[in-house]
Amino acid sequence: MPSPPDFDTILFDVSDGVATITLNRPDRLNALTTPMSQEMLAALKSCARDERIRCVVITGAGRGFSAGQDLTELAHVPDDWTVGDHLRRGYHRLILAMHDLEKPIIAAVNGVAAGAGLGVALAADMRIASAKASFVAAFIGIGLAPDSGVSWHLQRLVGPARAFELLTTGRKVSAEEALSMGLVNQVVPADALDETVAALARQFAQAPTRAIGLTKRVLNKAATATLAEALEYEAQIQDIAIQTEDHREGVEAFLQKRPPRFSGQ
Ligand code: LHQ
Repeated sequence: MPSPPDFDTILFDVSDGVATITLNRPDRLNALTTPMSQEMLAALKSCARDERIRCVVITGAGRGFSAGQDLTELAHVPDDWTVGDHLRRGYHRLILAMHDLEKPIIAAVNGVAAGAGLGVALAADMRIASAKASFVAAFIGIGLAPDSGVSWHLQRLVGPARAFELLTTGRKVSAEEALSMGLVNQVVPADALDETVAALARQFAQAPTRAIGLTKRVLNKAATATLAEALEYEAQIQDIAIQTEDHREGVEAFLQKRPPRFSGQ
């Protein structure tokens, strides 16, 4: 297994089955540059390849989670640059890699998540927020429509009316309000964020990883399927899940009245 590459704009740490990707441009509130989204994608590919990794945590260094696209980068683009290609080559690959990764991804939202930074937080499977976190659909503030999957994820999480409001007003949402609208799973005091996320990540790292990956697959399919299609897909996926070692172990442990020891296989 190749060791994780050296990164300049993110930190990548793997321990006890948990990979932590830390966006690491704290003086810019972890605003996203092209190298940074490439490095995040490379880190996620490592997470997909490495069977020892059974949970991924994404967080930000310093007081921000991510302020979205680094706006200074846009001041120095070549003449033939288009935003569509910038999105297709960068953010689309990143957001789809998160969506398609068959392992749980937790966003530990330590501070502000804005624009494409909000897109990254929303593409995670769960969001645990510090009480100091906030959420800003910053696109409208610079005269843009949503990108980075925010149009897709936000309305699924908070419903179309709230999504419209947040996207068109650019209003900053506090962690508590985010919790009340279903944008985050949990809010904890700032000094309890690391510990809370570590406990959840540990739980995932000892869970039946294949079944979690397959759960992501059925949820993704169900998001755009009819009920009949979703039922059929569930049946096909269960045919796969029932053949895993962790299914056998789960049943055996239940019958032997002992806790299961899931290997992730
Ligand atoms: C930043 C940024 C930033 C650079 C703070 N860039 N430096 C994709 C593709 C192509 C086109 C465009 O869009 C996209 C998707 C997007 O992400 S669009 C949205 C882009 N993001 C924004 O418009 C957010 C801009 N930032 C803000 O509105 C505020 O900074 C927020 C609300 C995030 C945080 O406010 P504060 O907590 O008051 O912090 P601050 O504004 O003082 O920022 C701290 C520093 O970080 C500051 O630098 P300085 O040298 O003055 O200390 C900011 O300039 C810098 N910074 N965001 N996106």
